[in-house]
Amino acid sequence: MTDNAIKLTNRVRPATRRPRLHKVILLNDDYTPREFVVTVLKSVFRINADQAQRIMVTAHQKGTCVVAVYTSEIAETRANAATDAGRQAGYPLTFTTEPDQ
Ligand code: TYC
Repeated sequence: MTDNAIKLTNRVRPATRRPRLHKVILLNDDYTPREFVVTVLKSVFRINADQAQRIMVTAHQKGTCVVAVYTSEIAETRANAATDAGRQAGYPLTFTTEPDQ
């Protein structure tokens, strides 16, 4: 391999590597009002009212629901922001993250 080939490899590889993706998961609880969950979903995850309602109902009925998949940093930032919004309003609303696959 020539020097040139080594440099090219070093430069190209990071750009083609896939980012690690994490799921944001909404957990059900018995206290947070449904409407509040929908409001947080819309504002933090920028999803429309229909989708937010569907995600909330799925978590309510099944216990959890995947909200979205992002790179790990964005997933954690949004899960924390959404959980904090619940805490500030006095609710136990919780969002977690986990690696996608
Ligand atoms: N279970 C809540 C209620 O009945 C509503 C709710 C839905 C809370 C989904 C959290 O992730 C959740 N008020």
